[in-house]
Amino acid sequence: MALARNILRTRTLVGSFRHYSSGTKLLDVSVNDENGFATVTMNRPPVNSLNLEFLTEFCNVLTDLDRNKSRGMILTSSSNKVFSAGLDILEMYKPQPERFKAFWNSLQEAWIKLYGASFPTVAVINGHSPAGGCLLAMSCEYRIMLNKFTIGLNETQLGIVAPPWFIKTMQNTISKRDTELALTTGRLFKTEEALKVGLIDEIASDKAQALSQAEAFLNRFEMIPPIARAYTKTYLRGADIQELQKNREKEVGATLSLVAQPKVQQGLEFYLAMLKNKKEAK
Ligand code: CO8
Repeated sequence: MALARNILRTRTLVGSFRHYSSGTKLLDVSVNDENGFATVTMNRPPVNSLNLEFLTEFCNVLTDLDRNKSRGMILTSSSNKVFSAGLDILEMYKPQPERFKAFWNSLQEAWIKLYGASFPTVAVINGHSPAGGCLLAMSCEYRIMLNKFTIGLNETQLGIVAPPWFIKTMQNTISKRDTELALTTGRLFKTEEALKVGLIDEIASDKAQALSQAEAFLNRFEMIPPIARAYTKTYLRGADIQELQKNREKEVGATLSLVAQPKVQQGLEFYLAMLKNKKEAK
């Protein structure tokens, strides 16, 4: 609610775009007045990792777009290297139970709102998109990716397990067989490989081209009654959303227990150190 108010308060007119910025600027929202499409740009440097504050704000943006009967949303990143590095590993490393519960709850909420959004959604993947980043992209209805990046659910590489609804989302995007092969090995697909397996729908040479391809996708719905579109999407995705809805609290507790296990903590510590070493070696 607070964010929705902030968004409305800070909106300014720039050309034919209305730019919104939320209080903390973790996400930028601009609406094209000519076609009504909203571009939501993730802006949490350096890698758009998903922490409690980011996810809470993301949920508020999605609620606001829904209330305003958005004609379509393009999700992208302000970085030219990373779409999203997935969940903020620091939310899982040495977790404080109350904060972790709020964090996981906000992740569930963000997925429910994005996966079930009544308006059409498209991801412009202009950088690497591992794990939770891949989940965000897959939760959109269409994906356009730039060359030379990677995307996939690599959780097993970290010694953690992608939750069933992450898996379902991938299974609803590519085949069950390809999902199994990708998940058990924690595979990150290069852009061309992702296209081949159907994990993305189109490749673009740069962000401007990707944004224009995204608008072309959203324009496909120009003559489709929104209510018919929304119901059809619910019939396709609703059962998986309900499955999570009925188990939300239980899943929060089970995930905390899993994450808190010493072996998992050791794995995360090792992975964080590896990221640091990689940086120092650059
Ligand atoms: N969380 C927190 N910090 C991160 C993350 C992350 N996911 N990714 C990168 N960082 C940090 C790095 O440690 C580094 O920090 P610092 O500046 O303090 O040294 C900074 O961000 C920049 O990182 P890089 O130097 O690595 O940046 P690059 O541009 O070279 O590379 C990449 C970008 C490719 C995104 C790279 O950072 C990377 O591979 N990151 C890890 C991605 C990853 O494996 N994410 C998985 C997260 S887990 C998840 O999303 C699903 C969990 C499922 C549920 C589990 C329940 C049990």
